[in-house]
Amino acid sequence: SRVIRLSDYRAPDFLIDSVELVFDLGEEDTRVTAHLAIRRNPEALDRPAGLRLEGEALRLLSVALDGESLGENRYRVSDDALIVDGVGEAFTLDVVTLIRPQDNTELSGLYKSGGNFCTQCEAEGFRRITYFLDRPDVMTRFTTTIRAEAKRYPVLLSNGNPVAGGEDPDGRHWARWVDPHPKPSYLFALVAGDLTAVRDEFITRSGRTVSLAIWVRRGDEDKCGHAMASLKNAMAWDERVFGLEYDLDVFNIVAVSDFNMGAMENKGLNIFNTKYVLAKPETATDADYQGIESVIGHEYFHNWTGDRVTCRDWFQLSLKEGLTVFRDQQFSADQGSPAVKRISDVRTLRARQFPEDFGPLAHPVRPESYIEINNFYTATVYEKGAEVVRMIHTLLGPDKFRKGMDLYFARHDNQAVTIEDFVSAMQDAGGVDLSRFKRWYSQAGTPEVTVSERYHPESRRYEMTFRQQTAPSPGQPVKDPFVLPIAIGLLSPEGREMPIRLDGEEAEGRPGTRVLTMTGMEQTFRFIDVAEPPTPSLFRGFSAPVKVKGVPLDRLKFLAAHDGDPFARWEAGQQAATRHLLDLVHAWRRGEALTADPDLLDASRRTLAGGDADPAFAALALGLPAESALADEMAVVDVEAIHAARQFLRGEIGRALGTELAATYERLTDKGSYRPTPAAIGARALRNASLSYLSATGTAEAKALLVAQAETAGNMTDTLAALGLLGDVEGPERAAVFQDFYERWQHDDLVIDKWFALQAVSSLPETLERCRSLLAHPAFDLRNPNRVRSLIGAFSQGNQLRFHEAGGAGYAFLAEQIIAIDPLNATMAARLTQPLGAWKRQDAARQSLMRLALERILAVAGLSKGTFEMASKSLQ
Ligand code: B3K
Ligand code: ZN
Repeated sequence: SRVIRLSDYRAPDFLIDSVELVFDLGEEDTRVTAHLAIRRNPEALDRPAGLRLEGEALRLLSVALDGESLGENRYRVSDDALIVDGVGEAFTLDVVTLIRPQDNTELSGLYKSGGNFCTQCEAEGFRRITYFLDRPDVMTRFTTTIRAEAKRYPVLLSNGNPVAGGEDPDGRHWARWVDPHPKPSYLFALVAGDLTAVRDEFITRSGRTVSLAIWVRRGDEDKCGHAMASLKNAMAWDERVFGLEYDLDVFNIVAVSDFNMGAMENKGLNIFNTKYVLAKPETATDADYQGIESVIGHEYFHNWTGDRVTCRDWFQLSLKEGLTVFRDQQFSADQGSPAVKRISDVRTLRARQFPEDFGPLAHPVRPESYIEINNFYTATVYEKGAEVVRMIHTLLGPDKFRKGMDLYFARHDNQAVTIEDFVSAMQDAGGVDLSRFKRWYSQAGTPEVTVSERYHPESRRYEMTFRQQTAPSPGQPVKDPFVLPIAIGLLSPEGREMPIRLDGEEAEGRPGTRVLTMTGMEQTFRFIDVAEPPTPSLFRGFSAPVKVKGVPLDRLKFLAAHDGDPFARWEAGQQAATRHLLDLVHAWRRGEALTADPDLLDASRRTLAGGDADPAFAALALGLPAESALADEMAVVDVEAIHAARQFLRGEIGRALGTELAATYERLTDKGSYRPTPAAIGARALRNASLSYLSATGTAEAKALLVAQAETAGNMTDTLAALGLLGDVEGPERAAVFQDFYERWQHDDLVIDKWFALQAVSSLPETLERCRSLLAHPAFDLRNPNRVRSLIGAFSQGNQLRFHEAGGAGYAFLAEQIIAIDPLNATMAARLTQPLGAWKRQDAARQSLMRLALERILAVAGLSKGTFEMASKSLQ
């Protein structure tokens, strides 16, 4: 398979100024006519190349140059290209191709979902529609005409604004869309189908009215309210915070149920996985509501960071993704509690990106090479990319950051640019030197930071020395130091914020958070006027994506009780719980009796007692680190010991705090009707956290509580919380409740996805066997990505205990499914490979079984290049 390298980048030989596309959508074939206005790129005139257009899985019918039909001796067609020799400086090309969307199981290019036509072109799907310069640095004005049978496909949508339409004599109709903004082909979109719109409008701050529509299947109209409200909030937020206004007359969102990822930011026509649009209280959880808000925001924000200013090449993917994730995180934070949002984002980063950085697939935020770009839509490019933007925000402060954004748009509107361009704008507007900071984009790995300190009571001086170290990653044996913004506070022995004054500073110190910048491998900061020995609170708000090592346990406990920064308070509590759980893991392995740390029980009791002040925060603080988080702290993982230790501690908390938990559970019973407000979500989270600890005691009473909540809850959040806990409980109740649930919801795909997922993450011993039989369930479909994720993805990524079962049956199961999915949907198959690459921390027996599964995948003849890349790199 061919390796694409950043260092090989060349500007395109040709540019396409405009394209007129005509789609004749049919049940048998779809005919695509493309009229391209092409000219040589003035920046590449020294290259006397013929014209090479990318194309894949196309049937070519005809080619005409400047209106004249070309004989077959004038062009060449290969598996992946159309080459036309002897073209001039500027010319038109008419290309007619046939495609079969109904057979397109890859869900890339033009395909059918639920009987409707839709597209997904990022990254390289447009070449599966017609021959084109399918690369992001070729920006073109698109006019799109769609013809289809009027009865089956009454709604015809594309990018931009609708300009014309009409009826054909034969029962077909047509519509024409013009997108006035030049865009790369990956932002093209088309939808044709029997859909219904939920409509609203938004008036921009300069007074233009934008028609908003969310297109869904008939019957789903009552599930669009939250998506629409989120969209309007996002539009207003981007105006307020970044001064960015929407730039078309219409904004359309279409929800489809077969979609490889969450959603897509096509200009003026976002296409969404139904999962990130449809919600009503009975069918969607609080997490779903929050997911909708953030993905709707994310895709909307791409209109500026992605569409108006796009990427020069795919190595720059984080230019739009890291920045847009940062923007959607800030948006969601502003809609609710910033601290709670930050905690949940950091948890995601640690659960998904830290393992990536540690494993064989580690890559920098701006990768240097790839075989299949679809494999690089990773947590590193997205979530770590967002952390890097956040650090720039921290280093510059919000006002200069905003100036940097303004400068970025002033310089680069309607251009395809690089990460360098973004950083330059930030540097110039911020008046700071970011040259060393840029290593965050080119070096992979999570730095580990240790701190040593000295307090001198006689001179009231305090010194802190930070050291950073980053392990080698593939292709990067030695790392230069990362620039780390370190947000710190100093706490007095009573837990008060102490004034912070660095040696040499004129001004009096002020209490509160202060950002230090570390640039070396080792660096000492000297503080003066320090009245008492301080307890430092470090990396407040998770100011840099690092691991802090070696903080003494008593200090963590002190910070967990007193830190004024809510993130740092939560973090200290989690670190302390992690230490304790790891002790329990080792005790369990030695066959010793386990005892719960009384300090931890006391801390949990205090959290619960003060829970009413901020229930969402209390729920997070009460939560124990996930099994996977504990695994990440071990040199050699023992999944059974981790599970046993964590279950033990949950049970101990449940028993020790039984009365308080039961009281909290009662007190927070949802009275009024369901609302997805931060306060109501927080109350449900704390109540269900209480239920979780009560259920961990294993009493008959607790079990009855679970069954009652599963059967009578008035919203999906509470139903699912109970069902999830019940999924881990042996006995006849579980089967009956799951059965009832299925019967009640079998008509609702998104709810049935949850039903599959809950069974796949069960800790019960028969889970793998159940997953195998669920593959044959009539509601399961290997072609539907949401189903695949909810069964195979949930099992392999969300059930460490059963996936890593000794003997390797879990690995074999995953390998078989990957092999079955690869010929249908290579993108999905490649994605599923990821858990098999996480073998580094497993014991020798499991390591070789995981490698065996990867080798089995690699032995398949005709494996896709994407799955090949993932499996072969995973073995490194
Ligand atoms: N840009 C798309 C992702 C496309 C993935 C292609 N394999 C969604 C997003 O990040 O907003
Ligand atoms: Zn995105």
